[in-house]
Amino acid sequence: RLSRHRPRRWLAATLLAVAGLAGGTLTAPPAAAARPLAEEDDGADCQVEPGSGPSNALLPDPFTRLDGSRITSREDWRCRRAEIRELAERHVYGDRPAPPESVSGTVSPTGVTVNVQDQGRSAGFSVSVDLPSGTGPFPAVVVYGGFGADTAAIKAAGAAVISYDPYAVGAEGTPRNAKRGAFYDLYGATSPTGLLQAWGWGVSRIIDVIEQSDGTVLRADATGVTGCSRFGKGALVAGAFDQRIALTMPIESGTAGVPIFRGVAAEGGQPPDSAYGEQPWLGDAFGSYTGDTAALPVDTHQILGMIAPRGLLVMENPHVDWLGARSGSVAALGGAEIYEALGAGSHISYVSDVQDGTHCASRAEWNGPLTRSIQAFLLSSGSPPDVFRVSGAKSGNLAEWRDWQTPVLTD
Ligand code: MCU
Repeated sequence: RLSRHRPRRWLAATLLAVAGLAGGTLTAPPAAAARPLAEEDDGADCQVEPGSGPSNALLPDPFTRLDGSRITSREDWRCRRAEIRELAERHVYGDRPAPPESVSGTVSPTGVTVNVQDQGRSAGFSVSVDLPSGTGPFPAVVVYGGFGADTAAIKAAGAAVISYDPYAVGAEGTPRNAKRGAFYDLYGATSPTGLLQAWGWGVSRIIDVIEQSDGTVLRADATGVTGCSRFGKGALVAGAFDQRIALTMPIESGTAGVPIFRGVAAEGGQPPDSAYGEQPWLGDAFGSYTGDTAALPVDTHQILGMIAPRGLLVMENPHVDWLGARSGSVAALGGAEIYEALGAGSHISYVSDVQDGTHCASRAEWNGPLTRSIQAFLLSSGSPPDVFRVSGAKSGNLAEWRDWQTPVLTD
């Protein structure tokens, strides 16, 4: 864990904390604020000890630390989240490197270029931009791949579409010891970090470039992310690991996305070992858990919780068993407990009551919640959709999956 910390980041956090305390003005921001953080990882200063906790057929308690103590305040969540983040990196997705030494690039009305240098190596990629009508600067939604997400609806809601080719950052079709793409050019073809984490890292570097731009085209504090299927898995992981992302919208993500790993095989969803083997989406370390999900020290309800209190809209397809929508609803119910505890229950929405069974179909049913999410979380207008619409056929029961209760956290 320590290797993730650059001294300059630790120093900056300390100076900020000392300055805040000295001025007597260090107050936590309201937990329910829709604004994303200016930091990619606000828990980078938390002391996180390695550990994994006991095997558990039920979902791990998001509110109990590895040392067995329970968190009691909303401020406690910050470092408990850092613990969950560390477990998620170590056991599920693979490490996400600390922000690179140097990121440069350009932002224009038609595209963003990204150049990254770290530890003596460099790599780059570019994405295209499609602005909505009106006057900028605009918020933007990073759309993974070219299907499933309704780009016209995103633009109509007032956000730019950034078309992101994740394969430029992490290619599919490689063996785990010969990974390719910009991430692996920097961190090595044998990096144990999986593609989902690599893809999300790429989104973070796009945000770095937007932050450094003059701010006339795109706003750095109003980025959303979405994608369908394998790119829904990717959107979820991007939003979980970068707290600058204001809105996360995974679509029909299936195993290694939203559905709880513990339940997905039993309901006929893609088994974890199949997802692990299909592509190097998950980190290499997940290989230890493919036959024993009870040993996993985290599950996806906590990954959704890492996004709290930022905007989250989960869209699922109940018609294709392989997509594990019942396990997805359990993950969303579990994640919603974390949102509730932080006083941001209205910031997570879930919709799976859709008609068309086609995987990644374009669906009118999602336009309402999508538009309201973009307006609330990226444009600060109106209120979030705040809906939990689950298809009856694929409605999970959180009570069957937990033996913990949600604490009332003090402010
Ligand atoms: C739901 O995401 C995947 C799924 O994990 C795969 O088994 C299947 O091959 O492809 C889905 C997908 O990405 O479809 C576009």
